[in-house]
Amino acid sequence: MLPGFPIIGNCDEHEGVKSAITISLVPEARGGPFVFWDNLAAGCAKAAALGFDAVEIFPPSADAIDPDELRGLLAKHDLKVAAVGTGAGWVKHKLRLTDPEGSVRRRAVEFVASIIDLGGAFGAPAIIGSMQGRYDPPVSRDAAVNWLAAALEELGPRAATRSVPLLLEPLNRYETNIFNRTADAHAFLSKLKTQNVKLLCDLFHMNIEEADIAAALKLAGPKVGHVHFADSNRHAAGYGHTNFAPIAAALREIGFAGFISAEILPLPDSDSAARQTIESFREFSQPQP
Ligand code: LER
Ligand code: MN
Repeated sequence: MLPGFPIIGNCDEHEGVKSAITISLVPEARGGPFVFWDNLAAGCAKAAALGFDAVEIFPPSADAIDPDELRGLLAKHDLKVAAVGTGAGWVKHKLRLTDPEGSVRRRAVEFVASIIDLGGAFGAPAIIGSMQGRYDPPVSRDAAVNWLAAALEELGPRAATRSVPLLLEPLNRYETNIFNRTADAHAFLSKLKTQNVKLLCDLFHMNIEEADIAAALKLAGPKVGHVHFADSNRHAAGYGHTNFAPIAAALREIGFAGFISAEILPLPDSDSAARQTIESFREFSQPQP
C-alpha cells in the first residue's frame, strides 16, 4: 500500500485500497485518458518510483504482452497488475459485444476472453468499457442488452476459472447508450446467473451521469470491484472541482478494498499527472471530519 494512504480503507480492519496508474500500449487510443504511454518497462519504472502499488495496462491485444517480460517487470519493481483493459477491441479492432453482426459479437467475446486469460495469470480482472458498444436503430435497447447479457454469462464464468472477477464499466452518454449509470448497471448485473461480474466505477463518467456519486457507490456496495480515479475534467484528482471527501467516505463505508486507478489525461504531462495523483491520494488519506 502507498505509505500513509489508507485513504479509504481502514487498515485495522482490512488491507485497504491500493493505488494504480494506467499505461496504454495502443497507438489508436492516443489522446485518451492514460497517464503513461507506449513503453511498459518505462511506465512500470515510473509507477514504482512514485510509490504506486500497481499498473493498469491497456494492450492492443493479449498476444502483444510477453507474460515473462511482464512478470519480470512486476518482480523488479514490486508492482501488481490492477486490471487489463479491453478497449483496443473497439478502438483498434472495431469489435463490440453488442454489434448487430453475430460474427462480430463472437470475435468480440473471444477478444475479451483472451484479455481475461492474460490478466488472470496476474490475478487481474479484465475491464469491459467501450466493448459494451451501443445500439442504434433498427436494433432495440432490449436486443443490445440481451447480447451483452449473453456475453457476460459466458465471460463471467471464464474469469471465475482464473479466480478473478470481470469488470463492467458504465460510461458517460457520449461514449455509450447502454449503461451510463451505476444503478442501472447494478440492477442488470444482479439479474445475471453469473455473479462474477463487478462494477468499475469511473469518477469521471459518474461526475457526468450521477446525481450523487457517493450515493451511487453506496447503492452498488459490494458490487464495486474497481475505481477509476479522476477529477471532474478527467485531469488528476485535485485539478478539477470534484469533492472527493464524500466519495472517500462512501468507499470507506462500503469497505472497498480494491484498486483506485488513475485513468486520466496525461496533463500537463505524464509525470506531473502521476505525481499529482499520488499527492491527492495522500491529501485525502485522513478520515474526513
Ligand atoms: C475506459 O475505462 C473509459 O473510461 C473510457 O472512457 C475510455 O475511453
Ligand atoms: Mn474508465
